[in-house]
Amino acid sequence: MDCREDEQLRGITMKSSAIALHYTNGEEEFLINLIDSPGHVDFSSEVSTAVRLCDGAIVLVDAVEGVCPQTHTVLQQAWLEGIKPCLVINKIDRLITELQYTPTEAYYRLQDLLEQVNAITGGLFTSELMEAAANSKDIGSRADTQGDKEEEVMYDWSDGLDETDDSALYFSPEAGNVVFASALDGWGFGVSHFAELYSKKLGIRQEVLQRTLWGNFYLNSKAKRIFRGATAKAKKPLFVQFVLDNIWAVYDAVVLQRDKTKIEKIVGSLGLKIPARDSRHTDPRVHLAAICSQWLPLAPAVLAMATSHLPSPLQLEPSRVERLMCSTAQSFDSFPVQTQQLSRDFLVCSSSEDAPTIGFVSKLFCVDHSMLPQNQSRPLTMEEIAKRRAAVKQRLKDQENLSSTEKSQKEGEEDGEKREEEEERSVFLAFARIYSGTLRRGQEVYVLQPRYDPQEMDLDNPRLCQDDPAGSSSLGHVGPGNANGVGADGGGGAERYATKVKITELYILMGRGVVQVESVPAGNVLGIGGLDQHILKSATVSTSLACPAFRPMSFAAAPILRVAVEPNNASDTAALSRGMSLLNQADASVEISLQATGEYILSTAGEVHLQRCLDDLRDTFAKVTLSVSAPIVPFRETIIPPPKLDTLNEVISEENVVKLAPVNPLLSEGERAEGEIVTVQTPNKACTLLIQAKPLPERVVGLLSSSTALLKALYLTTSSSGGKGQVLLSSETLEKLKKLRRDLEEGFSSEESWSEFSDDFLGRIWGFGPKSTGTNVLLCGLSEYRRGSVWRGVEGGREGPQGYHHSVVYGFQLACQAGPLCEEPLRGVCFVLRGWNFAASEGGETTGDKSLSEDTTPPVVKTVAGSYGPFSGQLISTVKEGCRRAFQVQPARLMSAMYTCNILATAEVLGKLYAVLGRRNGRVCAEEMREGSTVFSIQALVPVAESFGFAEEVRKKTSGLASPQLFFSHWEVIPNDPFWVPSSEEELLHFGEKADSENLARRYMNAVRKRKGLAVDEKLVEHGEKQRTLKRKQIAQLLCTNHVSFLCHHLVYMSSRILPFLARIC
Ligand SMILES: Nc1nc2c(ncn2[C@@H]2O[C@H](COP(=O)(O)OP(=O)(O)OP(=O)(O)O)[C@@H](O)[C@H]2O)c(=O)[nH]1
Ligand SMILES: [Mg+2]
Repeated sequence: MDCREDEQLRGITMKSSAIALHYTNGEEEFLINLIDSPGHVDFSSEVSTAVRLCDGAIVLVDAVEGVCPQTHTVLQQAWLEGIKPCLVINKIDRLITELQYTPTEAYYRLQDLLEQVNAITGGLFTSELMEAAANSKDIGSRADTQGDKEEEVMYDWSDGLDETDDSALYFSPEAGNVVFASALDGWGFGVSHFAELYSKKLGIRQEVLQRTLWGNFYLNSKAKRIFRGATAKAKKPLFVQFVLDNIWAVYDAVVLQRDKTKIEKIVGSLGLKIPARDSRHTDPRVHLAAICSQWLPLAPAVLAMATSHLPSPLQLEPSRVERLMCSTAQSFDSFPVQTQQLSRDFLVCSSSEDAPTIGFVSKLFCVDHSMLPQNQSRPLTMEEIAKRRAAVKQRLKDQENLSSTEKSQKEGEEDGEKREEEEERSVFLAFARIYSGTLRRGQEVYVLQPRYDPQEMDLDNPRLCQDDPAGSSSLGHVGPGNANGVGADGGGGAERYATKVKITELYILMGRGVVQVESVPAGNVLGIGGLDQHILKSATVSTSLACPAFRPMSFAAAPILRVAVEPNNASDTAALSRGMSLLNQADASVEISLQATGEYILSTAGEVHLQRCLDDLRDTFAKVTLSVSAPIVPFRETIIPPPKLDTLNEVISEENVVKLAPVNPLLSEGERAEGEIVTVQTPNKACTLLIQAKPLPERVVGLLSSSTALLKALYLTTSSSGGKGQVLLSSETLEKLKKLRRDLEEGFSSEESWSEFSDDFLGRIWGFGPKSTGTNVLLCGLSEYRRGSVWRGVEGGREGPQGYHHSVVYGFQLACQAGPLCEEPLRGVCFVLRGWNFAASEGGETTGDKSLSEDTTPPVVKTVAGSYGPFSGQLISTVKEGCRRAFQVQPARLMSAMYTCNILATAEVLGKLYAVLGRRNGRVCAEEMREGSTVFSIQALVPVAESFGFAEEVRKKTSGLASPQLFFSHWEVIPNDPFWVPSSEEELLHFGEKADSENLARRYMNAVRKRKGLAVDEKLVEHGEKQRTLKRKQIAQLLCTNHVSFLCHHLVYMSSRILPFLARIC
């Protein structure tokens, strides 16, 4: 189904596409909506948009390559969406022809592979179960504390796994949810096929064979019984004997030996009729495919598995309905009653007239104008031909009458029209699924944006804007403010996120083409035309306003790779702007923002994705030539505990250090901090703040970075007034928040350097940053002030009306967004507010210091009107500045994003591979040899900054054998100090005063600073004069030394001659 040119060129799927298949199995008829999604990690957002619309998934695994990180991602996406997967182990022919395994070796390889896939599923299952168990235990233990004290001593270590039945979860051939296949040769089978065949042949019950054909069973032909323990008794397992041996025999006869008599025998015994065209073909694979596709046809095997194991739309689980309708943070019970009742309609999945229509649009996709059935050419009627003839004649006549200037004007106009027409050649269709009711042409439905919330809507008396393309055209606009948000503005309630639209075009998707239809009943995947003016990326479509916006989809790959894009021609700016808007709509995982400099920043998931987006922009959406900047690599800034070893691994001691540690060049004169705590003052001198920066414990950083969704939910509770939190958050989220609190407390208390705050770690946290969800913490180190805790929304803490802490938190958020090294966000830094002294001031003059305690109301600070602006603003900028300075007095480091990748390589290319990794500052984490082969599986880490062209280089170096896919792994501290210069005796000895060896962190930092137009402390030409005069001097020096040696030589010569002469005279 890969119909795009670039897909065919690269040989990978880039966009998911759907097809409706009609399948008959005996009496039963099925309509299967199949969506083919890409496997490359850069396009995993396409998997997310596909998985959202499906009820089941068919996961394909390569029998040779085995389980790759993509397999893990795909299974996880299916798991998160709550859909049921089936497995196809493909490319089994490679085990025969490439690896030349025997049937028994192949069996153990397949078994191993199955175990690996099941291990992933098991991991997903147990992690969810254990989380649930931990949560329920929390509730239990709290109940216990109030109850019997004796019982508290008992500890229940069961994790709930023993009682839970997880057998239905795993892939097992005997259960029928695994198909073994070779798509290239057109064959595939499930165990049931052979069970049926051999039950007739051997007279063994089919159910018995179904259970024993896969597994450690063997046949004792004498006893005519099947026994367990084939491996222990060195017997052939049934699967090898009855299945693999036969397949191997066919390959052996047709491909390896090309033995005609054997082939005829096989074809005869299988009762097949092979067309002569195939049997006489010079390529044996064609002959093989003809035999195998008749013997074990692939399509029926896979479709039978899908129809018997994947649920139909009628079998939607209630839990999945809740998952679709409501985010995990929110409680389903908090929805209005009408909304809760809609869940029944989901379950019934009725397509009758009175059922409410509910559908979900997961993405918009672009089709060529000519692909729409209404635009396809059809034979003209005689009348139409006559009309056209008359029109052409008229035009020619007009042209003859026109003067030359008018002619050129007219031609210009026609060109403009043509261009406009061309621009409109690509049409957006909404990729959707109907969950309830029937969608009809001409029907009026509400398009609900992702932010729509029925709770905020007056459902009995809704006020809505009508279908108004002009009004909602702001959706397509991309600007700094609304790059990915919905651009609807005006109005205060949920009504601005809902629009009433008349459905004009409905299509059934058939791969590349589409078929126009009048109506689509519940349970189907479809394309809806004419919605691109109303939907940015995804939306819910419903006839009822009680329907909530579906839960946002989870995307596995974050858009991490950014480039700046400009048109080559300044006059094309408008076209690029429009093109960017269209690209933003057409791709779920692309992010676009407009910089103050007028450049567009395009964020994509990886190199391949970036290439596709640029191609799309150039060829389809903008149709202009572009200049694209070098990739912009994200960095993070952090601080570390003072290092104990220097760059030569020598212990840094007082006597060892020759000079003082270099002063951070970013600190200007007079900004020296006393110790680690910096003191800053507001411009009006009314408030003095003491701020300290400390590196957060690694565990806490890990916790915070994995809890972004929770922190967001927490932020919602504090930002909504009146402690609304308890109403908003689901009990599950509240439990998770409690667990997070406990883990955070443990994380802090395990480190000794944090013991001074042990009285109340959590209550002291004023905020997380940046954007209230990051991995930096603002801690209140004041001994008496106890307000502004970040948990106040969930525990109902006190909130003073005049808390200056709001300004402090805001200043902290700003400081976290851009650090002092190169204006990149901070990570893992804790800012401690050590003190704040408010001067009881009048007219901005200090009359004395006053520290605030919990019960004191902060004084109302008055300033000379207009001199320094509002006090809160001053406080914000002072805190921001204070945080930056506190950061600067600590050992600062850059953090680089790391990619992980799995590479399969043979021993011959291993050396080359390591050389590539070494050159790019990558490293190997694990290396293991695949059993029974010479293939090594290598797991490596590569910094994102060095990863451009990595996949291509590895592919070239390994002659196309290895083509790694890069996944974002983590942030890693670059060990070098960006401001390092040799300071200890050893360092001076080793590196010299100039330290000419490259400082990687400094290089990265300077590159970012240069890009951002910040000052860079770098000398472009060092010793310029000396270099210029080097030659002359060198010559002089050379002459000088020659001269001296010449003199010496002559002196020696003369002395050797003259001295004996003198001696003789004397
Ligand atoms: N030997 C062998 N090669 C196969 C088989 N099935 C597919 N291939 C080859 O594998 C390559 C990739 O096939 P695709 O069908 O594009 O794989 P895909 O899973 O759709 O790939 P993406 O969509 O890009 O993830 C092609 O070169 C196929 O010829 C098979 O059964 N045996
Ligand atoms: Mg594909």
